[in-house]
Amino acid sequence: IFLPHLVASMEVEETYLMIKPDGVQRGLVGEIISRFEKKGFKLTGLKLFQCPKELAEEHYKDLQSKPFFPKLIDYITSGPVVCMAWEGVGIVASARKLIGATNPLQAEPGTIRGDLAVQTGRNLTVDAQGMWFMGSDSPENGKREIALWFKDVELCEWSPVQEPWLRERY
Ligand code: IDP
Ligand code: MG
Repeated sequence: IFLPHLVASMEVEETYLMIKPDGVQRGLVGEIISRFEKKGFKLTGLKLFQCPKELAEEHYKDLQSKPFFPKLIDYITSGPVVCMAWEGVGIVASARKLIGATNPLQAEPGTIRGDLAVQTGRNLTVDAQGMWFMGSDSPENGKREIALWFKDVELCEWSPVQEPWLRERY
């Protein structure tokens, strides 16, 4: 069987990532953005945002039936989040690795959650909803999520000068 989420893609993909309210409150915004920047991914959208309840519910609709759903919505709407759109080769699978396991105590050291958080209900920081599951871990899904959180005019198309130093030309 083909498991797309286990294969590092060579395609340029887009993904939505978000720093949750605890990341903002704990002053970790710079630290977290920095990890994706240093890896070589391209930031195409960024804003501090107080998420309305309806949007949080839409974003997490796959988890609606879970017992922790109401708490999750409270958590996400409890203060500003940082919405980010990122682009890069194989970013969907790579971001998942950089973020680490959902439960921070099981997340490897070196990952954002492994280094900076202790509890699933405060797993700090970055969330890339759906990325781990078959059928919703595709670049198309990344685009759809970006559209949920950003207006078109809030996104920038640009070419970082470092690009030739990140990827060789064939
Ligand atoms: P992910 O964020 O690692 O992709 P998901 O399973 O997609 O994990 O869950 C989305 C978010 O829902 C998690 O990041 C976490 O904030 C919350 N969540 C998931 N499972 C639990 C749980 O068992 N208790 C409390 N919160 C949870
Ligand atoms: Mg998820």
